[in-house]
Amino acid sequence: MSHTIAAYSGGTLPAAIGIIRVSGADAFRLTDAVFAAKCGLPAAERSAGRMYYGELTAKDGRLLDLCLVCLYRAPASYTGEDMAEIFCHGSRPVVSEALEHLCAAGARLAEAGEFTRRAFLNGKTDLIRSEATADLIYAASPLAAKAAAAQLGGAVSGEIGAVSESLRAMLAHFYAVCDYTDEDIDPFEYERAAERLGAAAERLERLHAAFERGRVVRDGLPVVLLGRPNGGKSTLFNALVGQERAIVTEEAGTTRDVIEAVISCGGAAIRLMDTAGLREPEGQAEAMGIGLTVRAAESSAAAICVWDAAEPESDDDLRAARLAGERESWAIVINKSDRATERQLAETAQRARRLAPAVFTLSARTGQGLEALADWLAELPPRPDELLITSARQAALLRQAAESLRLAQSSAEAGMTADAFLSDAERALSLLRQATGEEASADIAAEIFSRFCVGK
Ligand SMILES: Nc1nc2c(ncn2[C@@H]2O[C@H](COP(=O)(O)OP(=O)(O)OP(=O)(O)O)[C@@H](O)[C@H]2O)c(=O)[nH]1
Ligand SMILES: [Mg+2]
Repeated sequence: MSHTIAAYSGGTLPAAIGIIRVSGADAFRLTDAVFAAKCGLPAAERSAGRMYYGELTAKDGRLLDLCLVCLYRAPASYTGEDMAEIFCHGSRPVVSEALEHLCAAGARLAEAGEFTRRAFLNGKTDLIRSEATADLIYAASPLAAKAAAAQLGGAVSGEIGAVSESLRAMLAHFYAVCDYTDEDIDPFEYERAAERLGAAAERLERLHAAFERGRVVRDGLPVVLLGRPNGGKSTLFNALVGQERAIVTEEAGTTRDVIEAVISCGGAAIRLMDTAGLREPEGQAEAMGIGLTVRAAESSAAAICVWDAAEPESDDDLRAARLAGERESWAIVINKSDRATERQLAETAQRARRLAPAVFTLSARTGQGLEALADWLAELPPRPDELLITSARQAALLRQAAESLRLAQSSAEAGMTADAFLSDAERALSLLRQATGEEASADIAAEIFSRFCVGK
């Protein structure tokens, strides 16, 4: 029999309220060991889904906290097992002593994702919705949360289920025709089968095509800051992130590594990258830093090229603009507007406009003019309204399933024997079962759940 597990499931401690979860066949007995409800009823006699007030105690019987406990009876719980949730004060010692007491009474500390893994093993969720749970927890923007919630709600599972169902119906029909030749069953038409296979492949291809967009929605659109040393890239980065993440100094060549932060712009996530300034490098570290800058630029969807309003454009500024100009979207930012004259600003902006599709004049230090750049950034990410998938595992399986179906379709169209195309259709079905987890190996499930946080 599997162990009863316990873990802290709340946010960073200390917090106003901390949540400890317990799940397993012994959950009620273990809860009784650490918590006495004021009403006097033991857990087994209390109503499920209702909060009970009472005393939480430490291993030595000392009062730890006055708190609330809610019970869930199997199978009507998150994991499908008996469960308890203890809502105590979010104090480090209270939480750790309560967990210690639970373990002394026989619980084991849960591994990362173990509650959700149990939910999956007990048929409460599939792998696609489990992966969406992790996406929702880690969502960096409202749009990413929306896509994850749609997956969690079963939208992707439903689409895959519908394709599987149509394939199963087709296969069942074929076998029925073969097995019961005397019965009054509609004949199996190859042409219709080919059409059905093609339609199923198309639905999977559409889901797969949304993978890249799904990734961008979840991880943020990559946007790189480029420019000569000292132009103010790191200052601008910090201003956009709203935190002193990158070091800023008066020395040219401060930033060496690529520094990343995900920011939410107009509801979408942007993965902003600060980079080493572009110039003839002085020394090995700077040369390596510039190598990283070029690579970051090449992997970005958009670029912001930072110029210094107080300095005339140099070859390095033009090189940065060229590199930025290779991206799908890009802009020149004329920074340090607080240090330049109106005339300087107007002339630089005029020259920048000849090169770039968008030009912004601002001061990263004072924040003046920053809003227009933030508005531009907010418009960059796609706002897809179709179903999105974000897992590379799902994407690979869907692509392979679609390929099998296309093979089956062309065999059916070419009038080949049924076994030829039905085995491809069966393979597609099996791949879809792997995607939802009906047929996934224990290793894959373990890998997926290990990416969760403890307590989920
Ligand atoms: N007056 C003024 N100074 C700024 C502004 N932005 C940045 N600076 C200053 O310019 C200097 C260089 O800024 P950084 O942000 O480190 O420049 P960088 O482009 O990241 O430089 P490297 O990392 O060396 O490539 C610092 O002294 C900043 O305080 C601005 O808008 N106005
Ligand atoms: Mg810098």
